[in-house]
Amino acid sequence: MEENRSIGGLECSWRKPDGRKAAEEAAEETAAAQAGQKEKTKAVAGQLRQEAEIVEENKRKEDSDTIEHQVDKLLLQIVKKITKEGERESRKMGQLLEFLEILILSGILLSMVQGDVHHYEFVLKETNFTRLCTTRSLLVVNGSLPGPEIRVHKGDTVHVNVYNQGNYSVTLHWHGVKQPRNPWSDGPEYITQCPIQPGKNFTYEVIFSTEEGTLWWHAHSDWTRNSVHGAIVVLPAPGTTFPFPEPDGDEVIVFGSWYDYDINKVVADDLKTGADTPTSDSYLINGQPGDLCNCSKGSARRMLVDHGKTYLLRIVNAVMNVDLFFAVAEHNVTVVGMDGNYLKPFTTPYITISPGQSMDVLLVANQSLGRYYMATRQYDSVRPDVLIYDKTNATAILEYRGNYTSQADPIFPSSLPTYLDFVSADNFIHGLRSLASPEHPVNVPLNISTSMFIVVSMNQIICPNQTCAGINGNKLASSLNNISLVNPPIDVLLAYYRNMSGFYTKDFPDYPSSYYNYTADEFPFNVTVPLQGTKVKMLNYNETVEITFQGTNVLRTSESHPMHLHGYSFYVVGTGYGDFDPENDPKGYNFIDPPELNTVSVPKNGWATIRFVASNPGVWYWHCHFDRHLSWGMSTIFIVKNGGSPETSVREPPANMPHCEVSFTNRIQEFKDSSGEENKLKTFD
Ligand SMILES: [Cu+2]
Repeated sequence: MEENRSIGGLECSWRKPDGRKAAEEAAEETAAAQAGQKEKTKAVAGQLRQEAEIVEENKRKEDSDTIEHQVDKLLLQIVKKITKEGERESRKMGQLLEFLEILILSGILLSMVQGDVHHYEFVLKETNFTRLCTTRSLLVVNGSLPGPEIRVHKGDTVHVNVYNQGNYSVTLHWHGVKQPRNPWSDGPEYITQCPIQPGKNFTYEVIFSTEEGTLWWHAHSDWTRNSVHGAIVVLPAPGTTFPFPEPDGDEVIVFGSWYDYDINKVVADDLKTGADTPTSDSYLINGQPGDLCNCSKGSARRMLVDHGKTYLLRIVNAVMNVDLFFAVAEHNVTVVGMDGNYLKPFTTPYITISPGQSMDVLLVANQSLGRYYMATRQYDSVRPDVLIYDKTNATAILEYRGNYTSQADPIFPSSLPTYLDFVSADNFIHGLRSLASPEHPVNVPLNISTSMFIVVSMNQIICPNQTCAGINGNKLASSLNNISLVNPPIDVLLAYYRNMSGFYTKDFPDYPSSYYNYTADEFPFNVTVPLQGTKVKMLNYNETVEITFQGTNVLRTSESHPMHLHGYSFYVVGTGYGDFDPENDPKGYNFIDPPELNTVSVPKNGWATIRFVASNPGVWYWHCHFDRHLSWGMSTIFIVKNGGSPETSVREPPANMPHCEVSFTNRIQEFKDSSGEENKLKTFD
């Protein structure tokens, strides 16, 4: 039986999926065998993780003695010397200060051009995991779910050597990392590269610049990101600090989705028939659904804390298709950062987080010694009459160290909003403000050179005789400005860089082809059927861009859409409900302290306006981070042209870009993919 939608509480609330799951009845018989397998998997995963950590630690040690660090050490010594001797010898101090100034200047210059370089080895492999009552093989990195954490300082560079030992072609994306001039390592399949085939490897060069806080990495091929993802921690640059007191510790919290069956296979079938994609069987916190779910008692991850200390929770929403609420029982949290940018601290009993977003929140362990659930559940913005969704209350445990008699079960957070609590979701999102301090200033472009109005909509592709499995016997689709993106057979970046025609057109429209009442229950038929194509938006270097995203209720399928831009972060200057009013809504724009994000949640039946400066040349993907919408075509591509000098132009491609294993004969006769010649050519616009 479906649970009443308004109730959430001390239950996993997972439901039987529609016939896709193996029979539950068999579960009890196999439980013992599964437990054994689980232990084995845990042990192997632990061992692999340990090995990976040792390799990483050694690399870190190797990398730690760069010039920049030596300058830092020297500076520290000099500062100590001044403090000791300064008062005594004022003349000498003058000389020292002069010397110090030169050193600081060279230190700054160095840190501008060079951070540390780190190396990571990512081995992609099928690995068995048991969750709920099912054992499944998942494609994961280095045997773990979620995958390994990448930890750097602001401005560092990371080389990630990816070995694909699985049986699925994939790419990896470094979500929120701007990768200045380096779209070659950004990752989205058929946008900036072709996938890494099984048995092949590719080294990504991940270039950090202005990001500071928590980000993440994930696969960008079909729905493989479900199991191929992990956190990225960007610490302040050496010699700088957090804009809040240094926390006593930090803890990465990654939310994921669990499916009891091969989700990639099921989605591939659904895309063929036009049917809706399935909902997950549970949500996960750091790879586990937690105590409340079937066959999961005792599996919840634990976070041990000392009373009186402050912890930085680094939270990533890596689930496939839904916004989430998260709360810690009896503890408020203070949100201090989002998507790799700092925020004005605000204290709240819960957070709302969309797929693609990451959040930094402080938690003070100031309650009675005990065990408290940290819990997440879906915020569901679809129609209230749609009852099929994942109702899991995924949990982890916040556990105080010390001697105390522990209650039988940890306390569940009463502050966790229920599934349909639109007001709580909205209140949280409106509390987000940039820090806007001298160290972390806001630079919203005020004079706009390119203005776009992009309608974000669900659609249908008409099937003859209505023989498909989606709405009205047609195929489900989605679009931006009524264009449903089709992937080209080679990546757009290569086609652009080599000036090859026939793979995309430069006519993605700035405005929709027709205006209608976007958020009404009635809608013209023609807006339900999108055009299909690979249309890109061309931008000149340094153009100042404003985009208003307008959600629709076409086919009565309105919901929120987390829109994500690669290669950039942007300021969210306004959001609202209903149809955007170009006369009055801009009057309420925030140019003082708007949040700077890489993923903005366009509210259900509402709009959001963002601004950015197109200062990163390259080919950059813009898409909804609900994978079901992305699979149906809710995406477009921005090409930012070169700025006229090598420093403002896309870098040369690395020598070992994966090749597109497709036949080009129908498209471009003269294209010789096997020779690798395309990687040797250089063109600057
Ligand atoms: Cu969407």
